[in-house]
Amino acid sequence: MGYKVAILGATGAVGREMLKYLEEVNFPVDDIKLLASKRSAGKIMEFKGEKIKVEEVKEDSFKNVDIALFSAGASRSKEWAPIAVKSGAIVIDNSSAFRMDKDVPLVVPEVNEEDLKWHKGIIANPNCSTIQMVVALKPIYDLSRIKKVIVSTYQAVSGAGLNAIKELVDQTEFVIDIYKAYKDKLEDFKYIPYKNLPYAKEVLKPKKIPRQIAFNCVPHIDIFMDQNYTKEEWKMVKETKKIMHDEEISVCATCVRVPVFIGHSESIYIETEKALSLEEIYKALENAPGVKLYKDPTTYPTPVDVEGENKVLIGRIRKDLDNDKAYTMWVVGDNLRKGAAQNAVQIAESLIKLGLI
Ligand code: NAP
Ligand code: 12T
Repeated sequence: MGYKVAILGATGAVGREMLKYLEEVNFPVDDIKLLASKRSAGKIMEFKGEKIKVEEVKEDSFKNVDIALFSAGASRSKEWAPIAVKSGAIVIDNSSAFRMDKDVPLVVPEVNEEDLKWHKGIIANPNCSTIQMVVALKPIYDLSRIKKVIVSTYQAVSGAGLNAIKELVDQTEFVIDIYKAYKDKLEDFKYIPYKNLPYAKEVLKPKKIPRQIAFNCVPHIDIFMDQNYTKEEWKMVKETKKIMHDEEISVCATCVRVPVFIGHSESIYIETEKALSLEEIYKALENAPGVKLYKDPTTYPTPVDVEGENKVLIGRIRKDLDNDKAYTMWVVGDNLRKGAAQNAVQIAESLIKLGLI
């Protein structure tokens, strides 16, 4: 016997990946419902070779649904999660709507699966950048408490949805067309005033990403909040404490969008209570669930390597040159898979395993 599954936001970047991942892991699906806004109602999507019509989400959409995977943004989650729970579904929510609620477990199965036991209908999937970071931190934390984390992210545009992918394509196409003309005169390559060309203002106008993203880096993800940190940075701070059950762990994050389609990268510096050897860290990470270790320091993962990969890839591990209790590493994850869709479906698999559904 399988489960009745609904995906809210099925037509989006994360929703599509959810559908793909459910199929890949042969999740026990009895019936699947694809929900989105009116805009996509009637669209046809495929699941296990079967054509399924997308429906507009309505009050009765969650009747008889066992598992509702939400990925349509925080305001839609706030609107529809209570309705889905009332209908008897367990909601696994990908948005930031409920992550910090006391009544809502925030779960990465490799780290804190047990928290699923106290759910009250809604379970939150952490932010993509937090997920891949805690998967890397947990095996080290189990060797010695981690006191401090300093992280800088290099985040793919797909994290901001399908329209952000289009934004990178459109801008890149525009800029590259101009640079192509200079291919054979590299001496003039340096300051090509493409920003003043006709259409530049229109094509390069920020939409989903707050500044030009083609051939650029933008240290601004989500909105600005307290103390000049962005909301994406605050998510990494607060979600890490909640998932790791350690309010004392100090996290300082700088989140940067880069012109990459899929795959978030993170440069992570950590300080532990006890001094650990590299060998101890390698061993812990080699045996850790959901991790692929690049032990040879000259091999290392990049976002291109992680597309479609289920594991978090870790390389460039070094000890700090001055502090015996400090280390840095490079962590890469597929933001649409482990960072979103895969983690959500893994939560559903854990619920089954723990007999909670
Ligand atoms: P996306 O590609 O822009 O897709 C948005 C999805 O939401 C589409 O399916 C869209 O349906 C649906 N939607 C929008 N407005 C709706 C409405 N009023 N009623 C019903 N459905 C509506 O975005 P995405 O990248 O997939 O992300 C979706 C959400 O997932 C984000 O807002 C974020 O909260 C969350 N997310 C979480 C993580 C994470 O870190 N875990 C990562 C990425 C995203 P239509 O086709 O009808 O427009
Ligand atoms: N703004 O789930 O823009 O809180 O990359 C995830 C990704 C919010 C979230 C992004 C975002 C979330 C982004």
